[in-house]
Amino acid sequence: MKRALITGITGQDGRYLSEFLAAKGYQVYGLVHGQANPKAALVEGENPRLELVEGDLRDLPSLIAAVEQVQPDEVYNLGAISFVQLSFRQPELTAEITGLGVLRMLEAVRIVGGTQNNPIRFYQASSSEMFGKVREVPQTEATPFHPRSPYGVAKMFGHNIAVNYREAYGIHASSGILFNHESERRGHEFVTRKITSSLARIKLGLQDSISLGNLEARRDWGHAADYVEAMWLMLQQEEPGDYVVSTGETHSIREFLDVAFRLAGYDSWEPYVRHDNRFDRPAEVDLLIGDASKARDRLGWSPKVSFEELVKRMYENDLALERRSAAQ
Ligand code: NAP
Ligand code: F7E
Repeated sequence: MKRALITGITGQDGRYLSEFLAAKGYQVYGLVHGQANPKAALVEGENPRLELVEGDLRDLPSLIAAVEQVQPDEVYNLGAISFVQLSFRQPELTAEITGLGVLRMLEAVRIVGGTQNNPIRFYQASSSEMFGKVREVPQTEATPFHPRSPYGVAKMFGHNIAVNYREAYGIHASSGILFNHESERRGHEFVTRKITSSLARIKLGLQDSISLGNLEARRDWGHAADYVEAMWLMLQQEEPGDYVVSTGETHSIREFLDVAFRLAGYDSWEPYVRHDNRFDRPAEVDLLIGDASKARDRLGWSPKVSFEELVKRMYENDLALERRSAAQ
């Protein structure tokens, strides 16, 4: 039975990946940080094949101990401060966890190593935020990086250090340059979930309006369940490498609002949306659209959930959740 260690197990992608790997017959271990982390019980309840281990991406000894204890075949490094807006307010913490955390996890893998015949394989959760002020459209693995936030800068360090450990120590380290992926499990701080959960509350008469920042930004949005499959496929390749993972479509926040409000039965979202400059960013990423040809050709990967289906699933899930909590 293969063994996988996932950092960021309590996050959106960690939850989908642990289910995906368990269904493939893996024994799955998830790294949780903090004292009595409140999300630990939730993820343990969701996946009976998941075992939790303690560790923090700020603490190398704890990562070495976790890798030694688990003896994984594969390590998926998903742990991060992942909210771009927060990274402007807490840039040092973001650099520490999202950036240096990758170096520490790679060191733990290098030090513990695995067996000679079966060295540990490593996945790094890189991000389209590294493209930032994009140098070409669409973005590929060859597009130069120009990050626009402390988060993007930290991810660029993480990406480059994974390449360096691959070249310097021969570690089977691959990075997925994943474009935005959302789901029914997306954190409420991200714009998609903020819209679908607020819209569900508006529909039920529990809220009057949504306050948002920049509506013109365009993103290449897919579903997280599709994207975790690409992570796994990268680690099944003979050779490690870096892959863009995206849908190849781009939509503005306005278009997301159009689809969501239409699905909820409204003619227009404009009466319900307010601009609040607290949600504007000091530097914005205006346009992201990925070309995932390499992932398609080498991994046989393609996304299954369309933009419209993504919005529908998120809205319907939030409507059901809000109905349930209103009935209690
Ligand atoms: P998420 O929901 O924000 O999850 C982040 C995870 O990191 C959480 O489990 C969190 O644990 C953990 N974490 C935070 N600080 C930690 C620390 N000091 N030590 C150990 N773990 C820590 O993010 P996601 O959307 O699942 O994304 C997964 C990864 O992919 C992240 O690295 C993200 O930056 C990257 N990524 C995401 C997207 C996307 O669109 N979703 C796109 C590209 C790349 P607690 O919740 O318990 O604090
Ligand atoms: O913002 C605009 C905002 O926070 C999307 C992370 O998973 O994907 C994610 O980063 C856009 C931005 O995601 C609000 O200015 C307008 O242009 O949902 P978001 P993100 O910044 O694209 C990348 C690939 C990652 O790697 C990250 O980890 O929406 N926007 N109004 C708003 N955004 C938020 N959050 N809230 C608003 O009120």
